[in-house]
Amino acid sequence: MKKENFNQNWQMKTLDNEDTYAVTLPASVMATLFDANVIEDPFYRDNEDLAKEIASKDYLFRKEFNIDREQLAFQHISFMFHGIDTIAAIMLNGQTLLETDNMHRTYEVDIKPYLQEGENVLEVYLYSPISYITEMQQKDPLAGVDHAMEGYQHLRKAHSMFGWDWGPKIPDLGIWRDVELAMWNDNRISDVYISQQHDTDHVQLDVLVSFEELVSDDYHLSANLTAPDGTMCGQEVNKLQQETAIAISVENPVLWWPAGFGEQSLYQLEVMLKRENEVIDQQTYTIGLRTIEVKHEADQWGKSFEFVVNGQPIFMKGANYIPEDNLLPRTSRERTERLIKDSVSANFNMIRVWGGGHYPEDYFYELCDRYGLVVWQDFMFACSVYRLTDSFEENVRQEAVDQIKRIRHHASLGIWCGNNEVEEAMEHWGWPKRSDWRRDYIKLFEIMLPDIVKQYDPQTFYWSSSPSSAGGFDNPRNPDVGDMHYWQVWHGEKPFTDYRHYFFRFCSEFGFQSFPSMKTIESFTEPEDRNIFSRVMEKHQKNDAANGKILYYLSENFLYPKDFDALIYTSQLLQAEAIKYGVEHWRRNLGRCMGALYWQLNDCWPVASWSSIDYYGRWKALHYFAKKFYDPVLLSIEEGEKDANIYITNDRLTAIDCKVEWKLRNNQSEIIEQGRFSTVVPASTAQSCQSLDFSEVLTEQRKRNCYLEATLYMDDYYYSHATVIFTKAKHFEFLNPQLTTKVSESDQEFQIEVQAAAFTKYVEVQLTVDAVLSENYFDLSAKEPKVITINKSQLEETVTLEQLEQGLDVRSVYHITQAK
Ligand code: BMA
Repeated sequence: MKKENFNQNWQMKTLDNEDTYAVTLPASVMATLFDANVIEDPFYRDNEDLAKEIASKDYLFRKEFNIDREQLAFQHISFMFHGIDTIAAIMLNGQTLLETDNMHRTYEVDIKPYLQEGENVLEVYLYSPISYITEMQQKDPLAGVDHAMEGYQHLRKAHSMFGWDWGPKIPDLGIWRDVELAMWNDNRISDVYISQQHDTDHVQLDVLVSFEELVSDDYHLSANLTAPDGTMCGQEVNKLQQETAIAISVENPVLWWPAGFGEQSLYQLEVMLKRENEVIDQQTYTIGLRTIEVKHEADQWGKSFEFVVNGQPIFMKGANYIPEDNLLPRTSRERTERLIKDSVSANFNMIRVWGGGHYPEDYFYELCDRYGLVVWQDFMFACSVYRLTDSFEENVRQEAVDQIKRIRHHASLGIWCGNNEVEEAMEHWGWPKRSDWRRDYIKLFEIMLPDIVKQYDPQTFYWSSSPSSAGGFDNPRNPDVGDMHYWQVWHGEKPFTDYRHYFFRFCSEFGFQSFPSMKTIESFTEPEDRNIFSRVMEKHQKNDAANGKILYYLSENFLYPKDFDALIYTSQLLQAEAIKYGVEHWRRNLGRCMGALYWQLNDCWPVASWSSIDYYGRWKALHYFAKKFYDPVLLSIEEGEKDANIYITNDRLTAIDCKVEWKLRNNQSEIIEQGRFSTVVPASTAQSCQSLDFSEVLTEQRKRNCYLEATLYMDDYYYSHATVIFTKAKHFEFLNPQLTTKVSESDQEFQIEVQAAAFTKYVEVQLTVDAVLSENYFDLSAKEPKVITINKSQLEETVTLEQLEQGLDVRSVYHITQAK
């Protein structure tokens, strides 16, 4: 089989005038108009408002191409459209080839009857998604979220493109993935399904290959496996059936592990269809040898929800992933790679692809395989009622088959989940409990999708909804069964300590908003906009009550910030503290609770949101906190009124030898009390190591100026450090820390030494150049300097030591109210 990429030399036309633009796929209307300077950047100030008019019109993408005699001689010629967004009529030489209405599907269409030698014209007419959803919603009003354009759930297009509580209403249209020309004679491979049987020291791969046409006697099929060390083994079959199985036996398999648990060893599997010595078709897959199960079994607390990888129960740590950009052509492998690397740097081992966006690119999964993130994959349904008409049903069935076949061989794929919050919404969000809606729900998510998964990917666990207690509208919010989305902190305005009342089996969503950094805010505002209640800032805040919530939590925890910049900084501290409260608590209950995925990892435009990394890839305080609270060995302190419990959580698969020193110190870091202990923490265990009672020493006065600090040494080396205070930060008597810095460099890195004259919290090292620091937003005791490093190779521009120093600024909690 021969494939030709068809992305080059397209033209885009608006249908209400004659304007024409040259484009290369993937391309979209908004991105093209912006690149051609016809519209301003839709992410700037209130330019989002441009989108509605643009997306209310129809467009044409057109390509002229030549076909020569040799090409035309192929018996079969087809176009493969890997992603059309969304409602389209596709014509070849004036004849209709195909009509599409699902951006999540891959369409292949036979073009042989319409092709001609020489000049040909391919036209993709794209029709307004807004007109469609408006009309459909009028005919059949369905419940959904009110922060998106009404009727979005009628169309198989990423919901969040119509707006979300973190996303703009920019329902762009375009051809968002590759177009290919496929040509073949006689036969081709139509499907390859790889399953694995694991035994001690042995894995059997069963490779099931299907062919498009009946196979004749002179065909043979081979499957070759290349191990990570380059050694090869393989099998060949000569008597082929239309579905042919090949078994490959792998002795001493090198297993694939999630990040933090071992190597991400990958094998290459090449499947080749030959006639005599001629290769007819071949397919290559990168796979990992591993088992991933989800244990959902009755136990003393309820019913577990536990990922078991290669037989080891693993506490999953990570966040929820949303589309990386509202303008899809702006996404790239490089951007995704940075996000995945930043996730692994923060000690993630899981990423959840949330159901209100789109199924990510192949490279997303390749990167997750390579860096070791287990993927929780939602099907693309979220927070809405769906009407299962015959055509909708057939459409989503095809979508599911396309996506399962595309993704199932990836080592990182850990779970298929039917939808995001649909079961919970239908049960708890006050929507009418209509029997037709509930019937369609059960049919789609509890019968059809699990059946399709069973047929096409039986080795991957299916879960009907997130959150769920296993479906059937049976208390989807049960904290003791299945997974849980917990929003009482934030949406419910409960204090951070509220997390400690729950011992969820797996918390797949919980979150807290913050504003992005000043640099990011500057990218979409003018100076006069820089007030969180300004029209432009509110345009970039999509959760109606959110600014009020941030201010409410601020009033509970910190002093009133002195200016806009200090408010931005404090909002990030609130967010980081909130999520840390939850995660540390759940990790202290390792065994009962087996996962924490905060909402949300990333942004699709510059906005105030729950993300830990903003649209430009800048780490918020939360992401630096995540690096610590997701560390495989976590030292944490559960503080009470006048007491504290020191815990060590050990995710490692081996026991660890720990020594902990603790000190109760005052705001000048003078020691009031101190102690130490040694302990061995067994593999995969959280241990409550020491309870400290300070009821005598912590007088009301001392509660306002004392902190507890603990330092963990492992195998006699410094490992990590934790502090707690016994009052709200706003009431703590912080002294002026008089922060000082010293900068130095080596070939590979810059070092920034920070020192404080008094105890201070949340030291932020700010640089003009964009950089990820080894640590940030850390606490410092008096006269105990800390050295932060920056890896030079990850800087986007070269900077000298002098430039770095000039652009360096530090502040801490003290400077929320005080000038430096
Ligand atoms: C969760 C998600 C999203 C939403 C987020 C914040 O429920 O599933 O729908 O963006 O909450 O409200």
